[in-house]
Amino acid sequence: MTPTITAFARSPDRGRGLARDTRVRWALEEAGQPYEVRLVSFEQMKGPAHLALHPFGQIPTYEEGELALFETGSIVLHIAQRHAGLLPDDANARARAITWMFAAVNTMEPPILERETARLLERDKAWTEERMPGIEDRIRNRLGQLSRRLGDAEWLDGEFSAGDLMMVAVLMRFKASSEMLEEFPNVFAYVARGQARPAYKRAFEAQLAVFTGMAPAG
Ligand code: GTB
Repeated sequence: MTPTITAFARSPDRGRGLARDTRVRWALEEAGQPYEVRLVSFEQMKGPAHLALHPFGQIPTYEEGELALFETGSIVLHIAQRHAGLLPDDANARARAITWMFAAVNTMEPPILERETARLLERDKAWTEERMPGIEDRIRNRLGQLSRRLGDAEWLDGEFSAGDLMMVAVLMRFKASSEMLEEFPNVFAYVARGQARPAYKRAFEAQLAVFTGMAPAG
């Protein structure tokens, strides 16, 4: 059954691929699975029909027959568990790849999000300037740790996995301001490798087409 995902009808990122539907599109592309997209306005996201799918009134959601999911990590894991290409067969390697998915959203993403919130939403607050160096120290610390673990490897643990997909997607949040990422050349190259994957490029083009008005309405 072809799944349907939701995405912003008008993404505030203006097609830069930063909204989280890109992660789900990428996973589906890696798995070679067709999908449909239902575009939702901010108003629709907060209405009862969408809230029944997503209790927090956000995108993306994922519907497949009777199943409705929210939370990108869970959706990507669901796709990865049902289709080849995103998780290794070996049980231990599979558990490690899933660990990297959690590390991406639970360890790397929080300080990155904190910085974005401070820069974009709390810029006018008196404490933002004072708070920023502490946030950036926390991000640099995490990037340094990730950089040491990655070393010269192509991916985090053997073959490309859903762990890399989530980690690259989280690190792409630096797209708007890549200076911090450039301080860690191997991590910078790792993100570029992820973005060079044909499946990522297809996912990126598909979300961009929504912004440029080329996408078929779902
Ligand atoms: N934990 C959830 C998940 O991983 O699925 C978080 C989902 C989430 O944050 N969704 C955002 C949303 O629906 C869109 S992706 N926001 C609307 C709302 O909460 O009312 C986050 C996002 C939005 C915009 C940009 N941007 O413009 O650059 C980047 C990322």
